[in-house]
Amino acid sequence: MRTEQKSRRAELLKSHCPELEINTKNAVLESHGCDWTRFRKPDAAAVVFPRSVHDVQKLVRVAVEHRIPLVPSGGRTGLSGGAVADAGEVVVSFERMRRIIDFNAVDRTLTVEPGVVTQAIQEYAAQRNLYYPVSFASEGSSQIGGNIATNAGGIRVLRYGLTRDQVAGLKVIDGRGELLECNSGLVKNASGYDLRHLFIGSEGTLGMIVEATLRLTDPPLPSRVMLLAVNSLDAMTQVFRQFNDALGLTAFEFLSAAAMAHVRAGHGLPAPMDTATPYYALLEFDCADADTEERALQRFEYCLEEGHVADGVISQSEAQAADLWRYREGISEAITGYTPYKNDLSVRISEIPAYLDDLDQLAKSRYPDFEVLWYGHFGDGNLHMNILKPADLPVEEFEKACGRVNPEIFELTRAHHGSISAEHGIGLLKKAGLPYTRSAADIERMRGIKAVFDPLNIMNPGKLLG
Ligand code: 2HG
Ligand code: ZN
Repeated sequence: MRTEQKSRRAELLKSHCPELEINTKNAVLESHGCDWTRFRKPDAAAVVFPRSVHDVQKLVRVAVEHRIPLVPSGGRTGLSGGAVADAGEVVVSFERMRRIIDFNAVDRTLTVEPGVVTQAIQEYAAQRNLYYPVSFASEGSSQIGGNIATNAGGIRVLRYGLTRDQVAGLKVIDGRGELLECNSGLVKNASGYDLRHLFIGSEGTLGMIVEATLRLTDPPLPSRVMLLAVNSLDAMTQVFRQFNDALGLTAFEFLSAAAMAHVRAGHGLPAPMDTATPYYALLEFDCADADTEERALQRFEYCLEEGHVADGVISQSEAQAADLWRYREGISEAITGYTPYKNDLSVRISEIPAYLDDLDQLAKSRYPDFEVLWYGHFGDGNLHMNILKPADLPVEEFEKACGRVNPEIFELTRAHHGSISAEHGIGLLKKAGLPYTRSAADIERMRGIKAVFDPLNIMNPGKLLG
């Protein structure tokens, strides 16, 4: 966008909201105008740092009056470009809104501002002998407002569900500049449409979350982690079933041998065991007594006898459990240098082997020169397909080459009744895939909802619905 137009937007905001912190320094525009997506160049007009609900409301009202597009920004750890400002938008950063507002021990709820970092919520809950269960690799920098706007998933969805399942109430400033209070922490509320759930996963396209009330739960029992060398994908399904039925798993993750090689190389990790297999499973379960451990070992013996697994290790301490988790949680970071092209896919758990087989064949025939890594949250049906960029290929060409195959990946996903975005959202990068997962009627209804909350298309325009 032309520099004069961007400056005009910034000046308008400065003159109407002189009390707001508004930054137009290049370094800040660049850092706050993008997320972890590597395929878009930031081009923001300004970055605003509100400090209160009132600040956000005033800002949105001015934006509505002057048709200034806004991009809400949290920890900027998203992978679909949902927080990218590449068309002269004004970024609204929630960095200055990171207070814990209220803790209610009877209701077991925590009310927070949107800029509170996910890990800070987990720690606050733990100090009160409670638990906030949503957990993923970027929890040390992602913010709760962004978690809610994208309905973040992560590694313990199998046991505790998604971010959606933890939200007991929201305050939102919608695209009309109105403050909406959506379910004030009630457990039961049968008074019509639950607007809270429209904002969860809306990727900032309907309004901005300015306060959230989260439900906390019992702290988990001590846990054990097992890393298993698995002989095939069909075997992976059997292993999942055996262990989940016997132990009620809290997590069941998987990675391919190639992903294992990269995470080891990237972090300098030793081989976790002597045996090499095409896939590895990482599973976690509550284990407070010797009986449970015995049951886990029995399942392991059974899977060994049946030829499902070839080897395995089990943690004997919290430190060992954390070490084992690194083989799975460290993958994304280990491969950032390869500018990976990411697909975030889901199918029903039982469908994974057939789906991944088809996908793998497609990848081999269409990307013969690219290395493709598979890993993800097997226990909730979520596969992360990462295609690595060869060092000598320019990023634009690589993105185009990957994009050309996307329709076939999406078509295959539709054929297996899956979703082209499991937990990373649609943002900017996955828009072309939306019609493969949502029907034309669905998308039309979504546009209708958008028009109700944000008639002037101020809120994160160009994302999700385009
Ligand atoms: C994970 O599960 C994250 O590690 C990132 O969702 C996935 O790197 C990815 O594609
Ligand atoms: Zn993930």
